[in-house]
Amino acid sequence: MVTNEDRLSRPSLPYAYEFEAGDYQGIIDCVEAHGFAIARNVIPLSLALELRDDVIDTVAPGGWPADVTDFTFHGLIEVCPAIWKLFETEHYLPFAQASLGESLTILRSAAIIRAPGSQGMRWHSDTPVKAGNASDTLNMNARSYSGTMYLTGMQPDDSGLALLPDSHLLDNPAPPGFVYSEDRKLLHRADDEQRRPHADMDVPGMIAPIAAPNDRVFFHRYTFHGVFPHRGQHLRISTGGVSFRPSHVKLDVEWELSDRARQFIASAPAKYADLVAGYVGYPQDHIRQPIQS
Ligand SMILES: O=C(O)CCC(=O)C(=O)O
Repeated sequence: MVTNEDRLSRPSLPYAYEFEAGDYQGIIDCVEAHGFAIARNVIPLSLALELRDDVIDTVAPGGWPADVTDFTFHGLIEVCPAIWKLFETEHYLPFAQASLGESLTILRSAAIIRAPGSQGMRWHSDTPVKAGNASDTLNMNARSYSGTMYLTGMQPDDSGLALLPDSHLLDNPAPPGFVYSEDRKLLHRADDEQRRPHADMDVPGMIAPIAAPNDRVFFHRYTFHGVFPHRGQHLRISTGGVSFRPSHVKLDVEWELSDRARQFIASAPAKYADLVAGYVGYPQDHIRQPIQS
């Protein structure tokens, strides 16, 4: 049973999981050991707020429509100018290089917006054992950690993230009373013969971290996570910013570059030419246009 106190206080664990933005090795070691870590103050707060505004202007230029509670916008960097500013900050690229190597290619970028009334998201891991869709293909090749910024702040009652520490360790059993799906993408109640994806954030051992708009929540590609329903009043806006793959990892994807991705590559600042060479974008049929209300 998750009490209000559990929900709204910083989880206490027998190891440190919050780090200064410059403690790259501390962050990497914690993600490798426990499947997640939180880095504090990774970018200036003013930039996080600029990003928040820019994301919403990009995704819903006419204002947020009353009937949309959940919206994922892939290829954000292709059309959202403020995202480039991440690369000018002290820790963004250096952390990616510390975890993946010097030579990087942009892999993906997205914003996820949840409005009051959103049901959140069921428990899942981002990388199944076998790729089932485009997102899986990119994540399986990413070898990077998810490093989401919750640009409106993160706390459970506003569709905050729930995480299952240590669930990235493939030989760890599922929490008591639960089983992982065979591809290790979903979590089910052990007694549910229909094997429905479990969507309540009541899983033993789960934690619900709290983060500021300029913190990053890192988690391993195998870590199980879910999202609480949105019981608050305001939009929750998050972005992983940009994730990368090491440039030597070549991607053989089955989709063509979209026109938007081509324009993005052509118009990238010259100093970032290496980062966009080899960018594969996202399948055309998954690319969503901004929402017009
Ligand atoms: O925060 C969310 O809404 C979704 C989080 C998630 O599933 C992810 O970042 O992979």
